[in-house]
Amino acid sequence: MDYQFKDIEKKWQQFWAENHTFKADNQSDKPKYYVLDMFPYPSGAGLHVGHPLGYIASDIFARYKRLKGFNVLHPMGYDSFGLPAEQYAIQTGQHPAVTTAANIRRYREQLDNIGFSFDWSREVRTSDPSYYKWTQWIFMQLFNSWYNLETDKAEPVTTLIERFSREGNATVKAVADEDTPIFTAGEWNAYDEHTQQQLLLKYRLTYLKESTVNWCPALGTVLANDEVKDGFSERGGYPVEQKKMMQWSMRITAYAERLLNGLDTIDWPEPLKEMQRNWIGKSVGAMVKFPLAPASLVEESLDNIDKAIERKEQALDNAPDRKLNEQEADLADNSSLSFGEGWDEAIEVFTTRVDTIFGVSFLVIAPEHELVTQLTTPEQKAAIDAYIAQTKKKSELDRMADTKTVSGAFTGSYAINPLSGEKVPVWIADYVLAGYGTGAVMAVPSGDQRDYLFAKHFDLPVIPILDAQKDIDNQADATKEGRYINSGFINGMTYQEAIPALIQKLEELGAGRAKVNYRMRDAIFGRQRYWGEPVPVYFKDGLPHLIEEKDLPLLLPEVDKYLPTETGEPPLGRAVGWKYRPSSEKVLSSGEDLGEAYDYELSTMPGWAGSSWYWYRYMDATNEAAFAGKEAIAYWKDVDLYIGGSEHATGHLLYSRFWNKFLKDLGYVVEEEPFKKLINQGMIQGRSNFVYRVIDAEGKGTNTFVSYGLRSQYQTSAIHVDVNIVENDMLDIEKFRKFRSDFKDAEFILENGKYICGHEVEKMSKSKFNVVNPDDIIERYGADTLRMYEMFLGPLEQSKPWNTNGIEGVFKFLRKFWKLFHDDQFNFSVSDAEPTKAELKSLHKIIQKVQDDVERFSFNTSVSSFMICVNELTDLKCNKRAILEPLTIVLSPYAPHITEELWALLGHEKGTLSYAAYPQFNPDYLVEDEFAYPVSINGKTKMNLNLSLTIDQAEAEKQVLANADVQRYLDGKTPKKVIFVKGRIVNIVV
Ligand code: ANZ
Repeated sequence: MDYQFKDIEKKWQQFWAENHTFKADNQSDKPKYYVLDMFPYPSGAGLHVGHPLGYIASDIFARYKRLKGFNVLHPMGYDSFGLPAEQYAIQTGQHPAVTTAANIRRYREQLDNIGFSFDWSREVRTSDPSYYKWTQWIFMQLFNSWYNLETDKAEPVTTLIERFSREGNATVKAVADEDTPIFTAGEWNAYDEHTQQQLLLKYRLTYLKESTVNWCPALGTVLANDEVKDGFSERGGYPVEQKKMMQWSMRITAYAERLLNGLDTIDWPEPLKEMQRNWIGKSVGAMVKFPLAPASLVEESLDNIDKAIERKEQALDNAPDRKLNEQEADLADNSSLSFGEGWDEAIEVFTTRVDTIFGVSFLVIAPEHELVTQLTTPEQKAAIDAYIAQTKKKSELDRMADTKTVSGAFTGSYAINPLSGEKVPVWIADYVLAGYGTGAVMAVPSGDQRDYLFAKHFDLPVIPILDAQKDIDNQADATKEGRYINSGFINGMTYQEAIPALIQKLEELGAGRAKVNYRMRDAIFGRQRYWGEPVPVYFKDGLPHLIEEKDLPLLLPEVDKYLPTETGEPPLGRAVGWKYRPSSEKVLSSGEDLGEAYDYELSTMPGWAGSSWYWYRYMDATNEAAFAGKEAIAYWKDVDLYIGGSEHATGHLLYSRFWNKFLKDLGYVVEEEPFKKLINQGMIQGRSNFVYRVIDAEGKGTNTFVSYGLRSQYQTSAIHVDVNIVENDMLDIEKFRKFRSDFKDAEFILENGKYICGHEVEKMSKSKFNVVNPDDIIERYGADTLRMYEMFLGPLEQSKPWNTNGIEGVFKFLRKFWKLFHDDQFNFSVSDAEPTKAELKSLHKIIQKVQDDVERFSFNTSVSSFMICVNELTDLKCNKRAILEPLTIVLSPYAPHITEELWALLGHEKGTLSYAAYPQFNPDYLVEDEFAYPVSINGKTKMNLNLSLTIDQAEAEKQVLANADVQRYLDGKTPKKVIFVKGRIVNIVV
């Protein structure tokens, strides 16, 4: 029989499903291997050929590992909460659960068609209550935990309460809100429950906090920083503005250092690690206080200080060794500012260059800084107000991106440089961000480009501070080289000497300290939308409380509309009678007393909640007592290979690492890092086709279309045409007339009787009519061809355009492979004869090559090697079982259906080859036994001659001289000598 891929593929897909061929065991003597794909969001559009690229690669790897004797876990599921289903629900009124289920069915069909070896018994759906029960449970663990900096891990809040009641909080080293007050054990014990709970919220790893958020009015929700691109929502492209709001947050910053260090232990692409490092953004620097005072006091004190400094300097200049008298000493002390009365307020700045502190010529605070109102003098009020209004229009990203425009306003107030004692003006400007560091900077025009531009613009002093900095107007010259000048007691020191000296001095004065700062913020954990996990929290007296664990899952309630309420509450505010009563407050008598019940939290969890732990659920997907059983976790441990898109670099992949570390701290999981090796697959771009509409003299589009090669002779406009009615850039004219109703009478100007379309590589998208559905390719060529072809397109990590030009070649290859097992009448015919050396060589080359390629994740290079191998065997007319059987196994990860069928035809009737053993590579078969000797005459190379590598001088001489070509070169001359160097050369001396 000819190669009937349709029947074969259906047959084996059914076989695998019925026999649960790929069901992995949670106990095995085999070593484990966990291959994970980033699970899809099941969108309404279905899969296009770009989506399965990573899945095919991971499937090849999973199948290969099974052949290599591993117990492989290769699961699949759906990240099924999310905005698109909800947007659709708003438009159509259909419940998102209904559309989600329909989309999942369609995804499953498409996935099944491709022949993946997924263990479907472990499927997860994040929107399923049996799944989100555990997402809610993890949230509860986070709420019940704090981060202990002494043990460097999360611990139960009970241990914190215990310490507070014993020793207060001054001695507790914890990650907590900045504004946490200090209290003693006595005070703690005297606080009422409400106050205690309020204080605990400052420590919990998930907590409620007022914060500035990215609010997207059109989507009705808050977005994470990585969901906002250039001031617009990533999904939908709607404008995003800054707004203050009470929000659930996750204290991911507690894990900043561990998230950073862990990167050195995992095998991920370097650019991806670098993105995470930048996101975390560790800066080593210092916090410095610049004291403030009421204007009057500033003036007065400044006078004093100026005098004091002068006096002290004079005194010291005059006689460096002389002891100061009492009055002088007093003044001198004053000059080193021990923040006396009236001086306790200060602007605190974060700086990575505390060494530049003597170059500070002004301070800049963010327009949102809490001291702005207090610092603004009446004369400056109008200017400050106008500037603040102007800033509100800019997003944080705009503010960071704009490094050229200089703008700002003077508050009218001054602060004091704690080391120089100088008075410096305080400005506001939008280049300082409220959310980073302290929202205030000490500006050093001689060290920092932005500060320099600002100083030039507003005519503020530029103080040079390093002797090595030659050109102060050129900020590229800003340096840590050389020695300090104009810098008080650090004059003459180097950077390395100055830093510790300054920190020590600041500490002595109580004016500063060393500080490590992270750019990363705590992660907002909530959105004001319907289609997400309810947060298992109710409110009592304004404070959040967890519901009881036995009440999980907290089910998503029904609502009449998926829109905010009239009062601006999230959609869950519409749920009728949706309230909570803890069991302790329930009236147990039969007459159910509704009494008092508490409001639930109305926001739902963000998109990243369900995806931050899903790989554990696959380990034990139906466990009802835990998110995954201890034994299952102890066996599978972590993901060995994770394949997915790089767009998740700072979202999903950072949050997952965070939750993993947290679960590890509590002893629920065993590995510090969840994904040992990670590969980002490239994007498959679309290859769009265009037709060229002729434009008439008035500039109007006609109904005539000109072929690509002739288009320059006309005025035309290019129109996207559906790639499915174009083949090899040739338009199917009849189909085109049906493509759009206004094209039904279209006329064509042809070249060589054909209409040729233009083409361009673009993102694959419906609007560009360049989406290729894998189902169509499978219908035409089969899944095995699709799988091999997607790999053949190029290296997995690279982006590349979809283009079907080479697909015929792959299809022909599979037919040729099939033909090796069949005679000319297509009868199955395989011989048991001994293989020849050439056949064995061809086989062992491919055994080794595929093994090397797959282990290096170089899937594309194997495909061409398979082609070479099958061509060689075809030329050798090889139909020997001893060759074809191992070859079938080697090919099976790539083309699982055809190989299963041939495996059965080879006589393995009952089984599947999924668990066969990958053939052993034997290097002996590759040893060359011949060598192409370069033959020279009198040192001039004339030709190459194949000789056996085992022959000696005498035999070599005989064979060389017997060769007709050699004789022709010798032209009747008698050789004096034949020099033979084994494996190298033959030289004939005449
Ligand atoms: C003085 C100075 C002198 C600075 C100098 C730099 C160079 P990274 O490395 O990103 O942490 N800065 C601090 N808080 C800021 C904020 N909220 N908005 C804008 N800029 C802020 O950057 C730390 C440096 O960025 C700090 O060190 C501060 O300027 C500025 F020659 O202080 B620097």
